[in-house]
Amino acid sequence: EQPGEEQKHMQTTLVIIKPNGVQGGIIGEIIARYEKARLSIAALRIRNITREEADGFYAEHRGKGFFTELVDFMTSGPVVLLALRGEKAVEAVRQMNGATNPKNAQPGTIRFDFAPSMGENVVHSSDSPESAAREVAYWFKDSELVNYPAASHLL
Ligand code: IDP
Ligand code: MG
Repeated sequence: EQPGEEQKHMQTTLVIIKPNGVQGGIIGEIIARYEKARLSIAALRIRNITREEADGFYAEHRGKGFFTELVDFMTSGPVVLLALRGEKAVEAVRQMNGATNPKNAQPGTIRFDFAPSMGENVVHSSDSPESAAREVAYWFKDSELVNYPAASHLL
């Protein structure tokens, strides 16, 4: 459990806007979708990640055929690291992002709308509360997470 999650079902999940999302100019479009879903931004940073960081982050996929391609892609340009907090945020964000392969993604999901391929599927999100805890802590210190009520009155 992350700081600020004393309320039941409050979760913090990790999103990465992948290099093609950044270079495609859709950082704002993607973040706007999460804000409209009443998720708050617990942490936010844009930077390049190293091969070592990508390797450790995707450790569960080491040895798979696509692993080198995945690390190459994730280090090909800047990414946005984003911790999102809200009611059942882990599943909510997975739903909004859509299926791993954009060919299987539902209309209205980020991957359906923007992803050109499975390898370059625009966004990452944590797949369980346990993964979310590991992944948020992988990129952010507790002291870097903020807590505020999600938007309602200006949207
Ligand atoms: P997820 O991102 O939807 O959780 P994972 O199975 O965890 O999907 O795979 C991590 C990432 O690795 C995917 O987002 C995708 O970019 C890439 N990937 C997964 N399977 C393949 C594949 O079969 N070919 C190419 N890339 C893949
Ligand atoms: Mg995954």
